[in-house]
Amino acid sequence: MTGRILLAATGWDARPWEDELRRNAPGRAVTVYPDEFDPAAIDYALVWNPPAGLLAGLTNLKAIFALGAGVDQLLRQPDLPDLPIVRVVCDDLTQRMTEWVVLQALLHHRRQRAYDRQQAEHVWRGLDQPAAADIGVGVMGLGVLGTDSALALRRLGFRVAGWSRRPSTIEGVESFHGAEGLPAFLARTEILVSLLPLTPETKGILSMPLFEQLSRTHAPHLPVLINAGRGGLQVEADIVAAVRSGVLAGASLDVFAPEPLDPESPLWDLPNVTITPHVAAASDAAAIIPGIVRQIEAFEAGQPLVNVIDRASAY
Ligand code: NDP
Ligand code: OXD
Repeated sequence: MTGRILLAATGWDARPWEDELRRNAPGRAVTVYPDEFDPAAIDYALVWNPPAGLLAGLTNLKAIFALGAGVDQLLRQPDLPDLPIVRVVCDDLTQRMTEWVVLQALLHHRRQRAYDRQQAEHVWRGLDQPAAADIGVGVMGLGVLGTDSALALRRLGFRVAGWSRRPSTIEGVESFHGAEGLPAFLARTEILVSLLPLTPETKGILSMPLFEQLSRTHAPHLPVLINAGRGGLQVEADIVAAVRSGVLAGASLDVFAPEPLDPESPLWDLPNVTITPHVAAASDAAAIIPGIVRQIEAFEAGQPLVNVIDRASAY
């Protein structure tokens, strides 16, 4: 059996995804939404932000492949069929995220924004520089992405800890978990990295009461927030208030709710706040499609799908 694939990548240029599908699955029938198709003939849907109701109408669908790592938007779909949802786990995406997280951590640690301001004024002045070993970095979400970032930050010499839902064991990374582990995790953290999925449990977690629990050992230069998880994790007004009042020394934000970030948002103009437009780890068709096609082939040969999300946990 070689099932038919529907590709629906709303908001993205579908062309590279279609090209990669045709290259990796020659001979397999591929339909690109919104072209005409018979909904009953589709076996697999490869989606990013599919239009509401599209998936519910595919009566013979066998599995849904998200084209990104996060599935929160997909899980918000009305009438989402009760089928396996496979998300992206891919070295290319992980590497991209680790690059972004390390870049932002070093930007704050090495006080680059302050040097940029000095450069604009032609000022030659060294600023206090603690050693990485004196700085507690805390990674919220120790999944595929959080683990790789934590290991890279540890390699740079930071004191790295992670916080997850269940206990974790990563060599050299102190582990905290659950609501009961959060206060101790925050109390030793000065660079807070968020790589959590957006779920009913994590929505709005990055808020003033949490920022107030971060270590102030190196204030006013730290603590800082780095969020590349999802915009819905953060309370934007609390970040603005925290940076203005010095509860946070700065932030690096890649994700917002809604996106794009409102041009009128005060976040754009706050000192020591770095904004990137949801580009920390872009999904790359050439890196992702071969793995999806291999999964479909293995599934058709009777093997189980991998990287299937747990609908009950919402990630
Ligand atoms: P994973 O599913 O591999 O990891 C999720 C981690 O979050 C796990 O460690 C999990 O804990 C933890 N977690 C989930 N819920 C809670 C909770 N309530 N309390 C504490 N910890 C929790 O996801 P990935 O690492 O692959 O991706 C993380 C997120 O990154 C994605 O969901 C997506 O939103 C975002 N992302 C952003 C991109 C960007 O460009 N900005 C690109 C790609 C992804 P446990 O280990 O116990 O299960
Ligand atoms: C993802 C993303 O979830 O790009 O992969 O945000």
